[in-house]
Amino acid sequence: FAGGPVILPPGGPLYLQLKRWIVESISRGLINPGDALPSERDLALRAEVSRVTVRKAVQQLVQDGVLVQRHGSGTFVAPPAQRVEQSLSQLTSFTEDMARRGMAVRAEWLERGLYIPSPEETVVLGLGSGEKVARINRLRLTGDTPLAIERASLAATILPDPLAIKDSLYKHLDKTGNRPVRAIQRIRAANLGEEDALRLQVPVGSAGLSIERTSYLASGRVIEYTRSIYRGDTYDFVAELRLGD
Ligand code: 16G
Repeated sequence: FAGGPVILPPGGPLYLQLKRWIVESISRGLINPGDALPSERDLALRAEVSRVTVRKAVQQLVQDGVLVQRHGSGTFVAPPAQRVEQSLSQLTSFTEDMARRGMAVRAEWLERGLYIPSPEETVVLGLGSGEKVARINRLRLTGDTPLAIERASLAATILPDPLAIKDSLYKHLDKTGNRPVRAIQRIRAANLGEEDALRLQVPVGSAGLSIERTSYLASGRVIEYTRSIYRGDTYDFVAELRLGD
């Protein structure tokens, strides 16, 4: 990383090429968390680009959380994100999980309202003909750190006023006597596309976990169908395993 010419990976505008070169250098271990980035002038000379290009690439990587800028002392590779350990054996909500850890939660709403359901929502939620779906789609954060994107779908008969959800969906379901008691959760690896990566403030193509949760009432009725993307650099999902008979 230190010294020598910077060979930019081809394709797209120069600042994006430089961004990619920096991200690849980090993932190949050529520069480590906590290390200082070469100066703007040095990078511009070595990559044969303008200082404006270097500044743009660096600023975006700071926004993405890949680099951190410390006033007066320069730009550094960000320390790895603190990991969150999430048990897979309890049916809890995001708000409850974070409260238990003493972490403050926040949401940015991506979509919240009643919609005509997709065929998938109709089947999974067992919607009647003409029945609408309530969608609660949000970016879930603790402080300024985005952790996950969650897209929850419920029957409109269960949640006729999605705007009533101010913070916790499960708290609201609890109050209306619809708190799920059982869920099936499926976790898959997913590489983050541009839109999701931008929202989660990680480089495009980073590892994510795609999680699908279908939750049930005691009666067996499906109450919630949620598709989420969790940050792979932040979450450990942990299950206790026991010797079977
Ligand atoms: C969890 C659930 C999600 C549920 C949400 C409710 C996963 C993967 N997802 O994040 O299905 O909708 O909790 O949280 O665990 P809330 O009560 O804080 O709105």
